[in-house]
Amino acid sequence: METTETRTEVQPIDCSHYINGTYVTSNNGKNFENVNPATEEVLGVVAEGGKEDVDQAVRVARKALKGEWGNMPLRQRSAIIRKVGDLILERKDELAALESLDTGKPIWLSKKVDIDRAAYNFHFFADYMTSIGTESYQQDDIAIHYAVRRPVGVVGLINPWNLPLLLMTWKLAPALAAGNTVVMKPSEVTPMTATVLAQICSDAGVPDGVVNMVHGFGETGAAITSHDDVDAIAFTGETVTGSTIMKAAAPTLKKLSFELGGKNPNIIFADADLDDVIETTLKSSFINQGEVCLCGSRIYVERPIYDEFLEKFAERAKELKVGDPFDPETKVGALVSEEHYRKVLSYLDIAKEEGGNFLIGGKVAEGLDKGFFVEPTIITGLENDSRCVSEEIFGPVVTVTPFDTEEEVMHQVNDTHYGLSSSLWTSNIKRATRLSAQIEAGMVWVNTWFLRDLRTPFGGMKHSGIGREGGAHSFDFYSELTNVTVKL
Ligand code: NAD
Ligand code: 6OD
Repeated sequence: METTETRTEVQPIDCSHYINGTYVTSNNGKNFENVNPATEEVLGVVAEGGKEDVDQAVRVARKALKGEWGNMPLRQRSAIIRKVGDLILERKDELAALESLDTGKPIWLSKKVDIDRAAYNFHFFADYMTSIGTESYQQDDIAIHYAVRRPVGVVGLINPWNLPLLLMTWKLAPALAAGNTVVMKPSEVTPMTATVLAQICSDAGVPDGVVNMVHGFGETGAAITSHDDVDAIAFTGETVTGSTIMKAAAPTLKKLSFELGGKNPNIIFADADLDDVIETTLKSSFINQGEVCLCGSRIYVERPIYDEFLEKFAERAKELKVGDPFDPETKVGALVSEEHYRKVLSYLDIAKEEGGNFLIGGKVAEGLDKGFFVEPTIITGLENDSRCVSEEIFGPVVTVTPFDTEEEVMHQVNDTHYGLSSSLWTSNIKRATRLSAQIEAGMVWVNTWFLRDLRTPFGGMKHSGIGREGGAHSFDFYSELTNVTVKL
């Protein structure tokens, strides 16, 4: 599965399943087309997995659990995991180009965020796994108790299309570090980098059968989530899909980790550093075409700086170049698929019906004949319960609302089923700590956005997720603890 690079372009690849260390086609021979969202050209074909393919992958993963992987000394396993990170970096240009072809995102972003972070996910967990311990207690002179970790077993990793390699590796690295075997299912919309990743794992020394991958749509995912012999599911995607997976996993009582949708508030007080606010809010609104679960798409601005914020924010947002993902000047690429593009455009119609004012944008990007491009869009004048303020749009579309008091804005911020993340801008540290504790979200960034340390708990509350990943939280999910009591 080598790819050759010309310009910043690579040859796109056809995507096969990866089972027991080999690329294989579907048992039923089915394929579907993979489309470049920036050009609408067909990039290649993707194997469409059925139940038989999933059965085969799970069987192989179960067998590999008992093999050399489960019994490998910790340092040796850690070295292999580190090597996966090294090989991702060695193939960075190629992986970044494939990611941009698949997703439509700017190539500089693929390199800077997706691929670098994918490598770091492996480097981080390769180190972390050698230092994590468990609990032990001495109970007077009666007994000692200690807990031992063991892998959960066969884990299904199911992922979305917005940060394909970053999110797959965010799950794969700790799952492997904890000694599990896996069946991955990348999004049907963005299958290419995961396909290369499978080969990279093998090249790094991961034994055959430990990392398996089946491509396909929701039905393929459902064959994994309902499989009798899968022990746990780590899922990132839409809230409604999470709910469906929960039902499918219930009969076999699988362990679940869910990272789901969000509609995150970005709360800006008048005492914040406005220049910093504007530059960071540009990113938290429009980076990756707004297709980041953590984007702050509900912006609340304290009234004294509302007009000034709007003027400066709109001026900077208008400068963002929309277009060819392989043009280094491009800041906003194509939306990931025609289906998603239509969904985002439908919200622009809804905003009009709801009485919103488009400060900028509100339409498809001009001068681009092909591809799914939408202009960065800033909407004002909508009520908090309007659909564009309350529903996840997942595109380059934000709403801005003024507020007068802390109480008022806190009510608006928490008046949602979602609870993923939030940004809070103020120079008043007392206010920052007071309000951070009130915001119903798994993550609150104060005077910043998407600043990550992989040791910290990552995840959402309410309808934005179940559980936390990152550092020890990942290890707790991807391992089982057995407590041993030794009578003295
Ligand atoms: P999606 O839920 O439609 O699909 C995600 C994955 O689930 C895909 O691989 C898909 O094929 C699979 N799938 C679909 N139906 C399934 C079923 N019934 N059983 C098993 N698998 C099934 O999500 P998407 O549209 O690909 O991604 C966008 C969503 O992901 C947004 O809601 C976004 O907020 C969310 N997201 C959340 C986080 C987070 O960390 N909380 C991160 C990234 C994206
Ligand atoms: O940074 C991460 O670990 C992570 N899971 C980011 C998710 C972003 C959502 O689109």
